[in-house]
Amino acid sequence: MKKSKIGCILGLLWIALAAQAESGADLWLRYQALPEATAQQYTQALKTILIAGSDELQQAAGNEVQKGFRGLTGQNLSAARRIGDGTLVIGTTEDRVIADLKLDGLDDLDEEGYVLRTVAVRGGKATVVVGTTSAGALYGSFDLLRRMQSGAAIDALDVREEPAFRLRLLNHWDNLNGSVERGYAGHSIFWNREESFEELKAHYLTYARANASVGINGTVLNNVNASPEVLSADYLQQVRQFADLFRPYNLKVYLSVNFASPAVLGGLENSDPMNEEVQQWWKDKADEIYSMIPDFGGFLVKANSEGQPGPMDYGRTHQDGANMLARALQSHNGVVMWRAFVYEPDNDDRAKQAYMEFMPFDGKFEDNVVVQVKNGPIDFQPREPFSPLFGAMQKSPVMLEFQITQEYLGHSTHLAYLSTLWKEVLDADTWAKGPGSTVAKATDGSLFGQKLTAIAGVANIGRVENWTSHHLIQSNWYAFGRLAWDHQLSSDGIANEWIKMTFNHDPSFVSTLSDLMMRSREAVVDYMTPLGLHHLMGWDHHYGPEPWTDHEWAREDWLPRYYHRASEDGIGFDRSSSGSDAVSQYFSPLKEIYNNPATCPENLLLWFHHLPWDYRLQNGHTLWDALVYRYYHGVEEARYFQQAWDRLEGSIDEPRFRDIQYTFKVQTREAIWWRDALVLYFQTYSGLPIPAELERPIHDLDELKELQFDKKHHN
Ligand code: GCW
Repeated sequence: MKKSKIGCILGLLWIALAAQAESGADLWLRYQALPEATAQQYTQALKTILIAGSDELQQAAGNEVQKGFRGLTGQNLSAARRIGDGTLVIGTTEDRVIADLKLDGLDDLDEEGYVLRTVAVRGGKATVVVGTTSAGALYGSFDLLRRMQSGAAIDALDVREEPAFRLRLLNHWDNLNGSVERGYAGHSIFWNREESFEELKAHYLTYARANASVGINGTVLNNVNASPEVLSADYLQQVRQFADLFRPYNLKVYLSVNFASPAVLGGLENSDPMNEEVQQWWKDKADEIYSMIPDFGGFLVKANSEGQPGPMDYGRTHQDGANMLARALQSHNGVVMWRAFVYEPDNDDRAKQAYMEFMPFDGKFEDNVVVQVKNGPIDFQPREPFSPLFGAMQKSPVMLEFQITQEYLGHSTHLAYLSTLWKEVLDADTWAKGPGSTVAKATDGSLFGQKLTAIAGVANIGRVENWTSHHLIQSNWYAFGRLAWDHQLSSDGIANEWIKMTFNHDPSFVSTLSDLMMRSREAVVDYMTPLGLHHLMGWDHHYGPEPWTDHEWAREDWLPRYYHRASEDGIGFDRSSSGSDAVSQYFSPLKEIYNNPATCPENLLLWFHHLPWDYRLQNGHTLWDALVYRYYHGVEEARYFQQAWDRLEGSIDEPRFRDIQYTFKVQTREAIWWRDALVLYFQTYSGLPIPAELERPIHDLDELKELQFDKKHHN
């Protein structure tokens, strides 16, 4: 073949590879070449690499650093036998070369913690990444890479890091038939795939690396609405394959289990937790699992919730059910995450139920049980107050469940950077032990001393090439992991590092995009559910506005409409002491603050109060006007995002630019859809005009009520 032809083929190959690299498939681990000057800092600081230990975690860490360094700087790190100037040493305190360095400040370092340090050695400086275990060394290596990916200095490092929560988990709501409940990025990456495991290995390794890079150390592979089948021998074999592949990345596997498994899968007469045969079945099942997967994480359980089976089917309690499973896992160090997502349709206030149902069991669970509580008392709404169980349950470990997938925030079509939502919850003060008793402290062990601490996020991941469908919401997977590791990080700090890793370092691009991200969740709140409103979407798809939905189960006297309670006299759900009294589940002075409309934070006003349309807000606006202004503001924000993004053309690669441009366009259109639907619908009760200076709605109400049917099957 002629040289020019080979050149041409190579050229085409390069273009093909480059195009592939811009699909978003590599997430934030792209390791694209850095600007010359930045790269030079790193090639000066790091020349050789020495992996102190030999286990697979350290090997994984070493491979990642090599790969990253090569991509970022164009140079290889050569293997060193001993430490000299420019050596990067990765290992644990147990490893000889590291022990010989006699580093201080490593006492009491958490088993997953790490230290990054620049140390003086003969002839110059070396860089050390050290953990008490290889897991720490792995996380430290990703930290070092992150610094390089975002252009930070690495020549005088003195970093000590420990995770805030012991278990940092993704929950996949993936069904064994391959569908994903509330998943908007294609089918399950795990189940019912046509390709062989072998063919998918590289893909799964990206998944494991991405998780390790942000410190996520566990993954629940199947939906909480669990099929008993997942515990069958066939499926356990598949679970074992995942566990083996993920192990070098310190990523443990967990399963959601169906409480009726002993009867349905095991053929027992029932699944009563007091039945000794049932107890034995679970013990045997646990033994079987651990014989295949010695480091299996444990079970996640949704019981007696939304039709799932549970101990109450047999007149038993959450305590009986959770403890039976806990005993089966105890000798293997497995945990039970028992969900507190419970509500009865005929309860007068759904928001109160989890607290009422779970508080009696505080302190009554086995040590390896943690109660998994959604961040808000209802269900992952764009804004809710925090669940009153945080701070109130003090004798049993309680963990936060966040939702990364945007079930109620525009699926994967709308940009909602959720770090700001999660920070709002983590930083919220429960007042459980006076001021400063934040939700974070109530769950991370610092307030109540729990040993078992955990946090979970419901994944937004699917089979699409870029994992999350909307490129920009890859950031939510990233941010969840970063906050699970350190809840004190700032949302804009996380956004900035993610942007630099995922796109580029161009200051105006970074600042524009991070500004959009930081404003995005509030914009969604504004055009969907401002001022504490909630649950205004269609009841099944949870996508578009359907405030007119009748909840068949709601009692006549609660109508009109269970959640927003709009009527001629006003709007909002009265949860004050004169209403459902949900406020009383919070500590003083928060309950008094919430109880009084004058002191209740405006962004939760209609969550806690039913107020007349002419009620005056702090700024003098009537409630009606304030509500309308918020809806319009949400649309203005969406328009702004669209225009600001348009102006970024040329700043990043074309394929991702165009994809994102398209989503902003759809988001704007749908923000208007939400605004018009809600404003016009509420207007039928308020009878008041839209302030004259605002544009007129684009749709009419009847048209919008029709539109819901088209949108129902949107995803
Ligand atoms: O928000 C609701 C969802 C269900 C989900 C449930 C839960 C997995 O609409 O799809 O089921 O919460 O969290 O269990």
